[in-house]
Amino acid sequence: MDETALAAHFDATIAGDQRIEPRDWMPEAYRRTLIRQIAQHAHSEIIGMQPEGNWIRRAPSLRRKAILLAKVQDEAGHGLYLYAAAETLGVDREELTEKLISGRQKYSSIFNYPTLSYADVGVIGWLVDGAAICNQVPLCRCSYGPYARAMVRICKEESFHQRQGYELLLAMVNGTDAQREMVQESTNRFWWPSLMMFGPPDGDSPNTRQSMDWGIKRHTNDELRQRFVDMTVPQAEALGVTLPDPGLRWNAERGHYDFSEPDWDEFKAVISGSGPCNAQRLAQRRRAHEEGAWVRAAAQAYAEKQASRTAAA
Ligand code: BYC
Repeated sequence: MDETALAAHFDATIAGDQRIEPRDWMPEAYRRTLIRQIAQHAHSEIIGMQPEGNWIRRAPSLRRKAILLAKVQDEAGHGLYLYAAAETLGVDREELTEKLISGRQKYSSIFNYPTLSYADVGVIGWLVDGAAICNQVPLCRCSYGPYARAMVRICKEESFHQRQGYELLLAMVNGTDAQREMVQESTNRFWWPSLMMFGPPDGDSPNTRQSMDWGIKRHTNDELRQRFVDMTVPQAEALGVTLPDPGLRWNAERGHYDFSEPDWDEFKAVISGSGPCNAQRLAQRRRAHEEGAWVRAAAQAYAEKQASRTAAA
């Protein structure tokens, strides 16, 4: 098939809501967009282990420690599925890691905020994983097969993450006044950054239109942000927590909650490297990469030994 026929086949596959697979022809810009998004997503999972990992050694009970360990390990797994999905597009995980630690590829803005109390573990599960679920469930229908399939399993695990957070918060709000205050204080800090996870407003989102035409994204940033707010307000009420937005109110005409604009200047600063924890997160990731060099060298030597044994046999 010549390039025009291949492009027509690609367009027909997208129009018919079928999947594009690694061996299929695809426009270079489609490949680049997927690599950008999947790599950023994988990096977010890996960097996302840090804020919560910060509390593993200080978990208040063995049960809480076991739950948190399981969750953070899941995030490492999500990173691996996603790097594997990116590799089907012809990039190498090592190359993506280099781009992350040299600051040339992004990861989610949310992980550049500090975790200051154990309530943050619950609030991250509730709000951050809640936002992640809203954003990621539609990605199970992404037009690129390996990404869509990775997302199915990730979403199942994210739903456990969200529930563990909510369950921890329920225990805390039914505890002492000090515990209730911790939950409120943490909610105040994480509410706005959680809304920013969905990306810039649609009018300032350079990638949404094309990504939707290609069936990579199924909803705009603002649509998903609204869905998240609508889902979260009743949960906040059930917890007895106030969301820190005086503009938040039910709009019967729209059938949705109205809410105020996040501080988009803060968002821009965080994604361009000036958030409260950007330097710390990248330094820790760089250190872990350097300290893991011997593991990669050992795995490589083992793979070479196995390959030469197989060849000799
Ligand atoms: N943070 O045109 P736009 C998790 C960038 S992990 C940083 O709207 P797009 C979890 C964007 O990349 C959750 N950067 O972009 C893990 C673009 O810059 P470039 C991670 C952001 O791609 C552990 C520019 O802004 N989830 O849940 O159409 C523990 C313009 O934006 C952000 C994913 O990665 C941001 N928040 O839409 C707990 C989901 N927002 O690349 C939980 C997959 C925007 O042109 N990704 N930017 O330089 C997506 O769905 C989309 O990439 C986004 C952005 C909705 C995030």
